[in-house]
Amino acid sequence: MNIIQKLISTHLVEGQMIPGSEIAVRIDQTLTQDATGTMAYLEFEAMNIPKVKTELSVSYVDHNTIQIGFENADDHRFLKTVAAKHGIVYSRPGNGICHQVHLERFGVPGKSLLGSDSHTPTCGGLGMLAIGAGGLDIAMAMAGRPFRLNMPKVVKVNLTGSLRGWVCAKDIILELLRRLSVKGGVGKAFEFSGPGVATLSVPQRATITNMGAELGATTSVFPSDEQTRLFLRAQGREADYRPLSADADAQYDEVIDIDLSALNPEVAKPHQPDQVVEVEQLKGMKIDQVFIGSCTNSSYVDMVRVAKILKGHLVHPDVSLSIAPGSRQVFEMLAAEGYLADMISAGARILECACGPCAGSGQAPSTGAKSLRTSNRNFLGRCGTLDSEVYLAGAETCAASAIAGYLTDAEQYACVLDIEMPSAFRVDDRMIITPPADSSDVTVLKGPNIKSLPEFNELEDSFSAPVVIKTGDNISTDHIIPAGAKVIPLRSNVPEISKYLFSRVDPTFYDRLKAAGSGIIVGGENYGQGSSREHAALAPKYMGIKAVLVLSFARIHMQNLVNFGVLPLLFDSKEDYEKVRQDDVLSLSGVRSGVKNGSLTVNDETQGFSFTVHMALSERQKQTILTGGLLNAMEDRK
Ligand code: MIC
Ligand code: SF4
Repeated sequence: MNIIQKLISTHLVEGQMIPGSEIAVRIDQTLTQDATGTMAYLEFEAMNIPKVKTELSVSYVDHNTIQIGFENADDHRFLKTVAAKHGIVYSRPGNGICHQVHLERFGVPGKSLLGSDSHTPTCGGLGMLAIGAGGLDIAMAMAGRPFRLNMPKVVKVNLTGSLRGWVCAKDIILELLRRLSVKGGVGKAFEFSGPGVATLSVPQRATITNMGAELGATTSVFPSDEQTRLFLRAQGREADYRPLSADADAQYDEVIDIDLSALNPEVAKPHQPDQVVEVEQLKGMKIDQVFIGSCTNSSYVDMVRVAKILKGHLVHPDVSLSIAPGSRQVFEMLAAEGYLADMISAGARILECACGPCAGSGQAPSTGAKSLRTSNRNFLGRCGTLDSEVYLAGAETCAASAIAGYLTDAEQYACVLDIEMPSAFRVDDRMIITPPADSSDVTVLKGPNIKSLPEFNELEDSFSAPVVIKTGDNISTDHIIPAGAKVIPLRSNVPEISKYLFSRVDPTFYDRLKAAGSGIIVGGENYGQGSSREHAALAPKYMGIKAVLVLSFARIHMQNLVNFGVLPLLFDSKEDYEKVRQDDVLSLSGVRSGVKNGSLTVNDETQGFSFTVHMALSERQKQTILTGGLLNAMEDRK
C-alpha cells in the first residue's frame, strides 16, 4: 500500500478504498479555529453530547484577533467556556496560528485529524491523515461520528535532488500549482516520496502540504521518517514518533517528478495561486507592501532566514513590511535569540502570532497596490483592498524584495541562509488550557453577537426561483462570503453575515435575493474553491437559495451545501451553462425522486427551454439533502 492507503485503511469504518466511492473514516483529533469554531460549537451543543468523543480536540483563536468591536472578545470567551464545558483543549489568543501550533504540539504521525479550516493538511507534513472540512463535519467528528468523503486518487510526487540555498519549500508547491492549476488536485491526495524527501525538514514539508489545499486536494502527506523523529524530539515529543512509509511495490494513480535542484524561486500572480511564473520573469516589478507570515510560511527557520536577510538593512522607503510569527514558540525564540531585534531595526512592523493580513484582518494595502505575501491565497479582494494585486512567494523572496523595493529573489543572500532546524525548540504550553475533568460548574458564555442556529425545513418537491447570479469559473468562498476584519466577526450571526454575500462580485446581490425571496446560483468550474467556511453554504440557504447549479464543485464547499440542504446540481453540458442567463426563472418538479436517482429536469421558464442536470451524491448525501440538511438528519438532535 501507499501512505494514503495505509492511513485510510487503519481508520476505515465504512466503504472500500476505490477512488470516487464514498468511505467513512474514524477521526482521532479535531482542530477548530475561532472564525469557523463558533458555528461548529453551536452545532456541537445542538447535539446534546456532554464531552467530545475524540482522542483530542483543540480549539484555536487565531483569525479574529483584531478586536475592533466587542464581537471577537465575546467569541473568545464563548470558545474558552464551551471548550472547558465539553472537554476541548483551548489555545488562547496570542498562542499562534492553529496549523503551526498543532504541528508543533499535537500532531502525531499515523493519526487522523479533521479541521474546520481548509489548511488542516499542514499536519500531513508529520505523516497524518489531515483533512479540512466545514464546521458541521467537525462537530459530528467531535460527537464521535466518522467523517465521510470520496476515496481520493493518489498522486505520487517524486522529489529528486535538493533545493539550492535561496530556493525554498514554497517554490515546490508553487511549481505543482503552475503545472496542475487550482483544480488539478480535486478528488486527489498528494503523497511525496523519492530521495528529495529526506532533504526536507518537517516545517518545510508542512509548507508544501499546507498549500496543497490550493490544488483543491483532499489532502497531502509526507512519510514519517528520521526528519519526523528529529522534529518531534526537538518538540519534546519523541514518544509520539512512529515510522510510516509506502511499501516498495505501492501503486499510484499518477506520478509527477520534480527535480528540486532545478527549481528556481517562483511567484503566483494575481488573482489565483496557480498563476505562477519564475521570479526572474517579473524581477524589477515595483512593490508597495510585503507581508511575511500565515500558516504557510511562519515557522522558526522561515523567520530566522528572513531576519538574516533583513539584518543591517532598512526596508525600502516605498515598502511597508509586516511580519507575523506563526506561534508564541517561534516568537519567543526569535526574541530570545536576537532575530526579532534585527527585524525591528530593519523597519519591519511586527504583528501578533495570528492569521492577520492573510485573510484580510489588518494591513489592507493601498489603492491599486502591489502586495507581495508569503500566504497561500490571493483571490480578488481577500486582502481587504478590492483593486490591489497580491503576489505569493517564499519568505526569502519577500524579505529580499522588501529591502530592494521591487520583486527580486534572495540569491545574493544565499551565504546567510544555511539554517538548520534547532535540535530543541522552546517548549512552553502555558497558553494552552486543558479542560477540567468535572465541568459541571462551567457556564458557557455567549455574547449578543452569537445567535442561535437557524432552523431549516425539509426539501420541497417542486419550486421555481430566479437565477440571482451567474458566475464564471473558480469562484472561491472568498467571493461568496468574504473574510476580512469587517465580515469575519459576524460568523456566529447568520442574518448579519448574509448581507455580505457576493458583495465583492455584485454588490446588488443581497438586495435582489431579499426582494426575490428565493433564488438559484449558477456557476462555472471549480465552484467554491478555497476556504472551508460553511457560511458560504449556510448564508445562501438562510437567504432562500434552493440550489447551486454549476459545471463542477470544489470538494469542501459541495459537502457544505449538502450539509445545509442546498441542492448541488451539475450541468450535463457546457452549452446548457452558456444558455442559462442571470434572472431567468428556473422551475424544478419531482425534486425528491430526482435526488434519489441523481438527475433532474430544469425548465427555464423565461427562455422556454428545458435541460437535464445531474448530482454526484452518495446515498447518505442524498438522504441528508432530502431531510433538509445534516442538523435535521441527525436523529439524536433533541
Ligand atoms: C482561509 O484561509 O481562507 C481561512 C480564513 O483560514 C478559511 C477558514 C475561514 O474562512 O474561517 C479556511 O481556509 O478554511
Ligand atoms: Fe489563517 Fe491564512 Fe492560514 Fe487561513 S490561510 S488559517 S487565514 S494563516
